[in-house]
Amino acid sequence: MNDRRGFIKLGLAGTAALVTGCITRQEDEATSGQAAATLAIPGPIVLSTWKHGLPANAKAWEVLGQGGSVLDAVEQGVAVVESDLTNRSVGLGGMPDRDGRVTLDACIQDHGGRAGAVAFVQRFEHPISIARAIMERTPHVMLVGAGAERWALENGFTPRDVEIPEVRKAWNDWLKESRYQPVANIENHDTIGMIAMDASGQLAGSCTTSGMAYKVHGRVGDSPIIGAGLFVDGEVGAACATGVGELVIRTAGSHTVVELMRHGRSPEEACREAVRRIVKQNPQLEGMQVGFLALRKDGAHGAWSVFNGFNYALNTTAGEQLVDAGHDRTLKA
Ligand code: SD4
Repeated sequence: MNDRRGFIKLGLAGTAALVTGCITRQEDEATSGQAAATLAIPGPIVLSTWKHGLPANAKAWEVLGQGGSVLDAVEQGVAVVESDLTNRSVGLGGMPDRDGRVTLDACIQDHGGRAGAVAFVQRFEHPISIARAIMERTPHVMLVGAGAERWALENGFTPRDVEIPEVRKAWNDWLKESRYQPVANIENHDTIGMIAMDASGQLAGSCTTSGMAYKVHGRVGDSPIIGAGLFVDGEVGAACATGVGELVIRTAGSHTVVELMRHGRSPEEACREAVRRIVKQNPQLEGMQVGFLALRKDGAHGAWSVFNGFNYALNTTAGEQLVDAGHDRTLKA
């Protein structure tokens, strides 16, 4: 069985060659670890989850092209998606919790392991920037809820009220049955995780989300948790996750992926093994998508997900692509 990897032809600043056409990914390539994505690529390289990773990567690439740091790139890259009020799982345009409130989670980590995170915050457009500020201006890694909001206010972040009629209507419709049921790749698929390496080999990562739609008020997913939604180790590589956060937290997903790479697995094999552990722990996985994305410090990269449908945006000096990840199970159409 073949998976198709969509290839997009795009010009990138400073790019010598444009890549065109389609490539086909053989299932057995993944099994033997010989998939094209496992080959080393010199930086810069930027990867991020899902299709909205394309504009995010474009921004990150621009930042790197202008001499910005890789930390600037992963912050400003995902901030583009946070500002997109048509996006229903990142930023203030995201789906609310069961109380009708949009609560946001984010984290960021650099090459040296410094990290910042914010969880369960409301009314701020850029949780990723709050996370970075926590990393840089406090001795802490994570602030949550009202305390995080107060800290953000005191540190120059301006709250913003957003009311989106379509989102309000969807929540009111949902209230009629109030049934919390994740659907793979449908309502919850827009979290953005970004991992990147600059030309000098410095790594960084970011992750930001409004979390699972209609979650319990106060619920925090994997996305702001270092080791779950994101993990960066400058000696090895970086990984991020998307999907049902509870499954990722229980397996320390992104940390698992990086540790597997440390012990010699290719990025794709590491993601596949992290998915295998989730599948083993949770035989009843209906609708429960999880996807991992990994970057090794030599630029090799890969991804794997429980179900088909997970893709990621990839920028290298050769161009920009949207790549379908390998997967364990196929959803019925
Ligand atoms: C969460 N991992 O809050 C996030 C949701 C997500 O794609 O990634 N959706 O559990």
